[in-house]
Amino acid sequence: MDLIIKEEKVKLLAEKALVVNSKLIVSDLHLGKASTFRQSGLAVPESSSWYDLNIIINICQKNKIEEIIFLGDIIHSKCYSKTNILQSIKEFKQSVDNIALSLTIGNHDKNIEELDNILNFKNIVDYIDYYDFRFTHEFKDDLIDSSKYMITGHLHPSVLIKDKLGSVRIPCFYMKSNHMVVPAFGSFTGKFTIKPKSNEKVFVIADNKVIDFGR
Ligand SMILES: [Mn+2]
Repeated sequence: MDLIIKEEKVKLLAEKALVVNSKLIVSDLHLGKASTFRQSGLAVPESSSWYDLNIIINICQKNKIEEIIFLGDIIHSKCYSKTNILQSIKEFKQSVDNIALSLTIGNHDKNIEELDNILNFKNIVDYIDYYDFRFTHEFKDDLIDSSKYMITGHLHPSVLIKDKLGSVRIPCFYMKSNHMVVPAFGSFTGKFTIKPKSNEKVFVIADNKVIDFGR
């Protein structure tokens, strides 16, 4: 779904990411989360990190992407280097070698030197300003600049859809007047149910499409 925000073309992707001009915004990958759960004895599949990184590679091949901005919580646990995700991250880096990588630091992004050694980030910062946008992990009052449209993650927004047979939570883009929250990209991440207000918009991801859900 294509939107114009602050006079720039913004593409909401069904892959749960966002493209602003040639920048790809990916939030809340939580790489290694499945491994962390496995270490504590829960039998969850190991492959989700590589699966998610492959989707990013595919998006870059389909769109003219010059920079990927990871919007924080790229990893799940500071012990990520003890899991087997580093090999996946190395292979990912080789596939996107001509693309700049930046990170706006999330609350999970601790101990990221080893990650930086592999990915060679162009920026590791709290926020990135680009035209009239401000990209950052978590919406915080002290980062508000009235001239900037904020694009954030952290919340893992979803809407709860109910029918007679049950209910399901569907990830969404959550659009407020001067702020958009993007869905968590990681396939093995939790979801937070939002309750949008009358002046807010929601775009859900269903059936591999982005659909204007109204509110
Ligand atoms: Mn977070």
